[in-house]
Amino acid sequence: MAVWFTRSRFMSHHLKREVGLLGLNNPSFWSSFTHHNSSPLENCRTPETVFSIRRFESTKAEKQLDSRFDDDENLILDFPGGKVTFTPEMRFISESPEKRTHCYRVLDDNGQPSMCSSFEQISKEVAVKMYSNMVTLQIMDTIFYEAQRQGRISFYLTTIGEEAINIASAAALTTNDVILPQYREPGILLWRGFTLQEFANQCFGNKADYGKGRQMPIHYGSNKHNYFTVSSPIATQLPQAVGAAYSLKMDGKDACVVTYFGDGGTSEGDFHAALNFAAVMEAPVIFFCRNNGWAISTPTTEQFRSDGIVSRGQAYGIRSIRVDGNDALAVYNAIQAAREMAISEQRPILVEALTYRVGHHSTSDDSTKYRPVGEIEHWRVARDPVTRFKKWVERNDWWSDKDESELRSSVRKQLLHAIQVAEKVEKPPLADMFTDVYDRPPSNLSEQEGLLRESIKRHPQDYPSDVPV
Ligand SMILES: Cc1ncc(C[n+]2csc(CCOP(=O)(O)OP(=O)(O)O)c2C)c(N)n1
Ligand SMILES: [Mg+2]
Repeated sequence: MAVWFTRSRFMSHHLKREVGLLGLNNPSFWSSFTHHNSSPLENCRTPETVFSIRRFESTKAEKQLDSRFDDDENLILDFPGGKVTFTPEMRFISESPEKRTHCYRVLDDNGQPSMCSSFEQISKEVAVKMYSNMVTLQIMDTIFYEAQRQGRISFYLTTIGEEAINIASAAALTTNDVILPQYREPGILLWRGFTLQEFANQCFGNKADYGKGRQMPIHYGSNKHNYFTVSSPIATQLPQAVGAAYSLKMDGKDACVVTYFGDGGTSEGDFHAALNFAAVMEAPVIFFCRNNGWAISTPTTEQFRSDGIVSRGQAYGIRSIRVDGNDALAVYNAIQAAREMAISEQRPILVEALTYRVGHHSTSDDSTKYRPVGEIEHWRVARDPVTRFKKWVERNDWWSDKDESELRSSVRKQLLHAIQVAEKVEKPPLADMFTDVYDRPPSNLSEQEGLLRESIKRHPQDYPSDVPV
């Protein structure tokens, strides 16, 4: 950014001189380049000038660093990236900090807020909705998982163990905040009002699925709820989230982007590109890393050598926090504060939530082949985020056994009904496989469609009978 800014200042002076020669050296001309008002020259802008006028000026962090130094030329190096002090001591920076970054927690394992914990109290209404959504997510996972085992859907992936991350972060945001998920965050959609029927329609890939049955189960998406469709290739959503956040910034929106990803996602180049891009462009985006210990069968010890993910933030110039991902109140408070900073200060924030993937990676995985059952059980029982939050809600006298059994039986009934309905809804027509990408289908795509139709005619027994051809 510093380099760009210095260079742009130079270019701006240069241009001013050139433009001055053309008789346009007049302050009102230049003010039109720094404000968004239209000017008489609006129609003359080249793509480059349009881009440059919408850039946002800021090198706040750098200015802060600079102010720490005095002007003794013998002690400081003033180079294009800022000022740095000299030292006679040859010292390499250690590869790891003396102490690992602490983890912010509000509730202990018994759902008791710690004495000196800093957190904002939430209302009964929000707390009960959070707890109910966490339970709904658990039941949804159980029933869809069973449906997959019965062969009724092709694939499924649970969020077991990560319910607090899903629901508490959703609760701390507004629906104007744009979500770019990985795949283990359906709870945000649930919180925003995506119905159990809509979840079922997607998993069954029927005509009512917004993706027209073209994606595997769990690839949810909703324009209405500002939730980008899940995309399988890991971490691709991260640079896209920065672009989306920069667009919110250009439009002066009172909203941010939140993008979720796993510990495994941080090994992708896209993670690093996104963090740097966001820091430099000062985009209002929250990077929410669910560090659940595993990327399918790869443990975090084989994924990175740093102190988790949180430590990467400072390297890129991004404010960061580590939070207990199984503590709904901590997640809620951290995300609320992160959102406030992202929007009011127009900056990215990195959040690392420590948690554990209690379920298998997906229905295509058996995690007992590569991790001890005792470890899974410890996290499933002793560290369950839903039970911990329930204890706190009960302590406040906001929840009873009766509420619990009514909720569980009602959600179960609604889900079974949603599955029955989704199963009966017609599948999308075959033609839908070839639409929505090109305005006019290219010849190779039309040829493929023709070949497929021919093959179905010749071998109908090899194709699903419930897809209208
Ligand atoms: C680019 C890319 N590489 C590999 C895969 C295969 N894959 C799917 S999920 C996954 C693990 C991701 O782990 P993590 O990001 O920690 O998320 P978690 O499943 O733990 O929530 C991998 C390697 C993929 N989908 N995309
Ligand atoms: Mg993981």
